[in-house]
Amino acid sequence: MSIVKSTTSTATVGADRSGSWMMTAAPTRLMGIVNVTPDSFADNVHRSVTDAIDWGVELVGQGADLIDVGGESTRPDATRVDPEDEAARVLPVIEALAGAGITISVDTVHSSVAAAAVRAGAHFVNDVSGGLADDQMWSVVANSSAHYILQHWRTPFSHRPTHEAVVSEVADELWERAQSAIEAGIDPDRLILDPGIGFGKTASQNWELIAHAQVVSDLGFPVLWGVSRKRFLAQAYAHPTQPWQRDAAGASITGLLARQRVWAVRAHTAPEHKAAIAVAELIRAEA
Ligand code: PMM
Repeated sequence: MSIVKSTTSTATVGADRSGSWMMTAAPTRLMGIVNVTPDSFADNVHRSVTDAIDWGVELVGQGADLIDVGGESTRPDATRVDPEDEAARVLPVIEALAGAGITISVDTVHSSVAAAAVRAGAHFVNDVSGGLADDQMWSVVANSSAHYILQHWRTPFSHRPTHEAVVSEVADELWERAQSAIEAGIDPDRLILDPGIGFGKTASQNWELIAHAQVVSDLGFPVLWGVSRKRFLAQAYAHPTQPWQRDAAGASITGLLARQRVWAVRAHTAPEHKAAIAVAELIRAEA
């Protein structure tokens, strides 16, 4: 059985989910991405269930601390997926990886998929709509033992940018959504925030949010950042790039965020991001 270790202790991750996982004064964790979709923007592959399980195990072997399993792409031109089809994609992968002792997050906006995923062993519900897509999501999470990743996306499933003062707007809206989620019964100790890089934001607004990452951390909740392979990273290259050619740029942002010890980063590959986190920790140790 494969056992994932916490970055700060030798305790089995998942055994004490509210303890080791939610500690913020710890090195940044790496959430590895396993998309069981035909149309993810970032890796251009259609993973079968078996491929997805193998890839999850490989990411953990390369240092990922937890695995985010998704069955619906959020790319601008993606086709929306029926919750039953989405569940059929993700549940066997979650069962297998959680059964192997790997800490699992389910990337879904659907409450029915979240509920089934938690029953199948998922420890985190990662909702890119922050509860806006499904009005049952918060009660499902509140009535489960799962942690909830509340991502900012002002206009779920529309990628048209609507922000003017992006940093203050994202911080204010995340704070309001967090308070509403808590009022709906979600334990504040199980809440993680995510500024939603690339979700209804322009490239310069994404850079601006990263430049002011501390404003999001100052909300007082653990924060997850997902920059991996996103389109705005193309600006870091002098030549056109495919998403899978942007890992150096993504990992350099991981290093900057890890220097501030954000709670976690979400990435498609592990080695570059683990090295970036290690570099940040080596510098911290001497600071
Ligand atoms: N980005 C994507 C999907 N899910 N979840 C969170 N919490 N944060 C993100 O930034 C995020 C996410 C889009 O990327 P993908 O299609 O490569 O998974």
